[in-house]
Amino acid sequence: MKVLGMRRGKCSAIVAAIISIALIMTACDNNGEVKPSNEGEINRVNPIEESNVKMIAVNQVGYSIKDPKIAVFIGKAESFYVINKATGESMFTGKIGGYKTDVSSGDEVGYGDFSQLQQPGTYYISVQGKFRSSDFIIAERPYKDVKNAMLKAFYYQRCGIALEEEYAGIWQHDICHADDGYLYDKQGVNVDTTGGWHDAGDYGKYVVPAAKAVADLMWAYEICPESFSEQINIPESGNGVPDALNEVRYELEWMLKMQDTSTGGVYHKVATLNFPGFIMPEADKDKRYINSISATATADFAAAMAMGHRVYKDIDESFADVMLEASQKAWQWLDANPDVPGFKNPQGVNSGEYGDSNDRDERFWAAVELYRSTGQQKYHDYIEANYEDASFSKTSFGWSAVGGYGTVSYLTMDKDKTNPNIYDYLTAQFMAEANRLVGIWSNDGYKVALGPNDYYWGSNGEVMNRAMCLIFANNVEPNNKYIEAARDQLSYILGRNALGQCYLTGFGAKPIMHPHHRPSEADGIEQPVPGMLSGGPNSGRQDPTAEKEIPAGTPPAKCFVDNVGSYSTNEIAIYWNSPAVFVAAYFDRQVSN
Ligand code: G3I
Ligand code: 9MR
Ligand code: ZN
Repeated sequence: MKVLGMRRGKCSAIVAAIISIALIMTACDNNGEVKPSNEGEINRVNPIEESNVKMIAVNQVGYSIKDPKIAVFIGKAESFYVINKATGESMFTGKIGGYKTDVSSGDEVGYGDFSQLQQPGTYYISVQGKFRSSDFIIAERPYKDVKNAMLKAFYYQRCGIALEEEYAGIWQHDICHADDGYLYDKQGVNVDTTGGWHDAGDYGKYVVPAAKAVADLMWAYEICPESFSEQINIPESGNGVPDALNEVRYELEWMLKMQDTSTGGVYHKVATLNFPGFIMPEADKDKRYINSISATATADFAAAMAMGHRVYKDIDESFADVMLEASQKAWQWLDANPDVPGFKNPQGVNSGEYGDSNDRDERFWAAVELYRSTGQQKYHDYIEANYEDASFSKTSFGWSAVGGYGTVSYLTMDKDKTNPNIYDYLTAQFMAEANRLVGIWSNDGYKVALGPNDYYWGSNGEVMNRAMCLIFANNVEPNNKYIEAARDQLSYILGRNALGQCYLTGFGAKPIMHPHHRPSEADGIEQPVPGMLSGGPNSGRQDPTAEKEIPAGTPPAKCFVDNVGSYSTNEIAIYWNSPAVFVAAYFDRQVSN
């Protein structure tokens, strides 16, 4: 492989000039089709090589200077060129190889490695001047803006306040849901549950997904605090607290309002009876009901609050103590209610449900966080009695399967506080899962850690959950394969996938433009709220738009449509953005040596 444009030899300069001239004469639209800047035959850089390349998939945001840089070529070709966008100069050329059929998309994919190119700049990849990729950058910190935008997206989800133009720019709106909410089973009794974040594309607020979202963001801060030094221009910016923790606190303070102070139990949700139309939040005037206390909400709450105590105790001790007390009160409810049926929307309630018939994982997570924050033996007794419970995963990070949060907290606390048998058991479970994910990743054509059966509702969130798992695994048993695999998950959501889709609003040559997100649709502004991760391909095609727009038999990795109507493939959610912030923050701070 030759790194052209870098050598000073006379010969290569001539070759580079020929290639550059051929390419400069072409213009390109975002579909990768390269058209001559004037009418006539498409210019070919190297007419002797035939190609039937249909797409060149790249990380449409970019690559860090010293990181591996791989492009995926769909369709056969022999060579590729990395072109400096500013000069048209070919800076690198290489061979395309390793062709195979990708099971989840049906594509025939090959790979081009341009890792040797370490010169910062804006580039695109070309194959014989016939096809080119989206632009991308090579830079020291290519993911800084993405990370900050995905974190700022939580501000845009805030409920119970006006989003002022000073902070929200064109996506400002008036105050919404200022009188949340009314106890459903005690009609008319108002309990102040204002604040917090809207859950997703709807305006409901649900404790179970909220707990996952705050946990991911607090973990991100704990694992790489140096990634959160920039301010993101929210009302609290400049108060001496990292904005990530300012933003998380807005949700934690709402969650505290969801606890029934008399029993310690935690209400499951506050939302309208039915999903509203596509209206602005301030226009959503239907009554918002608080639905019943649930074990999963109470246990997730207990875990998040105990974790919050750990994270905030050196920042605001009194707030931290309020959270720990609330967590212990929630545990008392759990103790008094060992067998509770999973939450179901009651008759007449059709908004989000977050039902989950197994609350053992939530209780396990709560016990670990409470033990870690208090050292009290009763919590460890619960862990000891339940860590081998095969009814729940000890490695997953989904909203309905939170056992991984308990495991990573146990494995990263002061080891002297742990029981060696439990520690070793959880380590074995966690590393087995990480190695399973590495196996999926290494076999997948687009290097995503999803098997063909894993493309379900929120698959992009699951991709980020699995990247989190791999990053945690590297902390437990360091091995660069975990980091390589985790980094490729970020490249997947940023465009290196079977659809050449950057699954984020506001980023990439092919960004998400029509998310199932009420404010982005109702505000009359073309650009959706930026920094939101779309749920992604869902082979279940579980909404009328998906059924209509995605033909039956479409390969799983292509079951996606950027259409506002497709809530099962193209909604956004706080707990899909939260693992994405974790991953982007890790690779923003992770300057590879
Ligand atoms: O986990 C199974 C998987 O094992 C199986 O292979 C696959 C087959 O399709 O199904 C998977 O379960 C899916 C589950 O999401 C995965 O988390 C279910 O089919 C699917 O129905 C379920 O959808 C949930 C959806 O609400 C409908 O209940 C999503 O998880 C959940 O994120 C979504 O949450 C909504 C809120 O209710 C309202 N606010 C928006 C939010 C996001 O769309
Ligand atoms: O907008 C709702 C979205 O947040 C949910 O995830 C989804 C599934 O629960 O439901 C969406 O609301 C739709 C409702 O289910 C059916 N009528 C059309 C609504 C808007 O798409
Ligand atoms: Zn609101």
